[in-house]
Amino acid sequence: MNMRRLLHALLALFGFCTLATAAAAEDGYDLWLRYVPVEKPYLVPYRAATSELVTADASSVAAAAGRELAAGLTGLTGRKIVVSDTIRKSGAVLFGTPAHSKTIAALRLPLEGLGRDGYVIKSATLRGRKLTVIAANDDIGVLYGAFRFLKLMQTRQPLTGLDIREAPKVQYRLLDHWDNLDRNIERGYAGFSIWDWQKLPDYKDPRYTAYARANASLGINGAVLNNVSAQAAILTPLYLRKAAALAEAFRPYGIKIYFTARFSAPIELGGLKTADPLDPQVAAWWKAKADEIYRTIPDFGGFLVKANSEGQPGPQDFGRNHADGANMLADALAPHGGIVMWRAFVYANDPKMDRVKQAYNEFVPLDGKFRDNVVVQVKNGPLDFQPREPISPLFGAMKKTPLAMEFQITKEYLGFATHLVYLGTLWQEVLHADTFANGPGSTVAKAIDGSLFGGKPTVMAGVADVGTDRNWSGSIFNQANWYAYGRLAWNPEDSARAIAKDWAAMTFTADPRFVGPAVDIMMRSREAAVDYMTPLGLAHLMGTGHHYGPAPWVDDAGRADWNPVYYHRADDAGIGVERTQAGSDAIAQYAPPLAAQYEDIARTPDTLLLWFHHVSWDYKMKSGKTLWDELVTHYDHGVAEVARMHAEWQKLKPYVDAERFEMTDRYLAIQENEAKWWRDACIAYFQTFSKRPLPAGSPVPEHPLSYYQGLKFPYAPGVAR
Ligand code: GCW
Repeated sequence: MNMRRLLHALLALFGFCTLATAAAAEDGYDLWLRYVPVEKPYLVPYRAATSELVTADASSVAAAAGRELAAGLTGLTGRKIVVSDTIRKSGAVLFGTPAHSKTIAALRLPLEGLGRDGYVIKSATLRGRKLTVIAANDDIGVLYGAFRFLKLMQTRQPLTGLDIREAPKVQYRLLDHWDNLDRNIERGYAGFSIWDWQKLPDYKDPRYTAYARANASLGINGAVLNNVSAQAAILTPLYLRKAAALAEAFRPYGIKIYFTARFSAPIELGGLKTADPLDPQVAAWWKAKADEIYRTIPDFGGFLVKANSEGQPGPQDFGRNHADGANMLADALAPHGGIVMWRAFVYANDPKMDRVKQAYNEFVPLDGKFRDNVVVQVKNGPLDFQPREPISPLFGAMKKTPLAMEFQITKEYLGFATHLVYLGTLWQEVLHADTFANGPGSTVAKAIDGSLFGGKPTVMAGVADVGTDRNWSGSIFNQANWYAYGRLAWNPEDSARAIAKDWAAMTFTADPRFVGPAVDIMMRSREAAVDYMTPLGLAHLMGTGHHYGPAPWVDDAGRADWNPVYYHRADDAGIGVERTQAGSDAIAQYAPPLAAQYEDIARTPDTLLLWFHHVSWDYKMKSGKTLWDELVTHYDHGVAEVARMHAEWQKLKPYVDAERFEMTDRYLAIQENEAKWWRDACIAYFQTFSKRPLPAGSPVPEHPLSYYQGLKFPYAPGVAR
């Protein structure tokens, strides 16, 4: 440890030991952007380093950066900050672009190659005065730099000797809102849509700005406003005017808006007889529609499309393929610089065809057939945002088509609003996974950021967990998933632990006595959920329709591939889906080294065992236990982990304000009950096949199986109505 870091560590200890812990009540509205006064020992150096704000730039984005820095520095140092256009004293924070500031230009900072979004933060000395410079090629980079600078203070980093140079690895960093125009959110667990369509465009809720600001603090630069299961009305003049008002609120924060495009809109809105993408009239309709959109919203981002999936219309309805459909829309947007994100989440009700193979089968033959402004948007796993899945084989297979990553921030399959499940670790697992497409080291992150196959545009999409709840995300810890998603969209190689640390410090307190245990809870939480819901590679065991709670017994859903029994295949012999050559051969869709590993049951990791193999109840696991005993042990462990997380949280009471402490505490109690419910219901059910006793010490389920089977949840949230 060098002297500076040692000094800093000592400062940290001293600072937090003298910290008064009586925190004021907070409701979570401020997210991670809490600019509360820092502790004394930091205050002196922070004040010395930040006495005034200097800028020469007057654009709306630069103004947002100025407002943020002023609010941040005032809040953090407790002092009114002077804003000026010339440097008057040491400690000035100079921010802007070389184009607007001669002083910044003269500093000749290493801005080349940073694009519009990157920034430099540097400690400098000018005419004997010490200052901090936040500079970028474009105002938006300055804004991102401003947030980064404030984060340094929020996480109690030193402000001397700064030499930061950063740029995002992904161009388009988007939130996808599954918001319907009636404000019901499909798979939303944080209230209703924050887009108050009825009052737009005349009334702009201040929340729109707060939303844009929170996103900009993470580098998120786009929002798809409406549900992928789309309503055509968003494309009508009425809604275009409303959406334009949202775009205006977002613009100072560098956020563009996007729509989902309902493929049949030319029929529904245009009165055409067809939506065939190769019909010139249809193409002309979309072209005119794109022109109209850009007249209303000049910086509109583009379209996201769910086609021929779960009942949505698409090019296949007219005998065409996905490329035909995507390219037709791409041509309409291209003159304006817009992009098309065409989803690969497609599957037909074909009981003979393994559902997890279908996206690959439909899209790989189209590789290289898409226009330059099209990306194919792929969910992280081949099924559907389950607590754990292997990576989608498409990431290693589409070498001539840029692929967008789609993550789900809202916890449709991970406990809705109440369960504390930090998804940073899930996403890190996916991004670090090796596709072996170009030999070892061909990670998913590299496939997404374009460094593996060189494709552009590069896109990350996260299905938002934002709603009208005062705390935005349904729970305080769900905010961490919004935060982590944004950080990983900026840099897919970022570390889930580092992100959790920053989030915990910014959201609650930077006191290491809080941050350490809180991060520990977060880092363990996703594996706990996997264990109490779907251990050892199981998937899709949840209740039908609403997806709340366990229902592995369901075998009568509308389609074969909506039934949990289709996904676990439990029988007297064993459990799991045979996806080897002896089964559906889904494994063959992976690159040879990965396929060889998964084909071999002994080399398949326990975490994915039942995803790839139908395994006998007595199969001897790596631990020496039988599969049945191991399965039960995992369920037990999941439940025990949640109890531990809860107990750990209770010890953190002295560091947390009452309101956020209580809410989290009560939610953890719900999670404890529901973890037990998952465990008991699944074990009671699977035991009817295994017919084996529970391992010694493992408690019998609280109720008979019939009790769990009889539970009904008619108004569970998140279901499109
Ligand atoms: O996970 C499933 C959800 C649907 C969703 C679909 C999709 C918007 O249960 O609610 O539809 O995925 O991603 O299109």
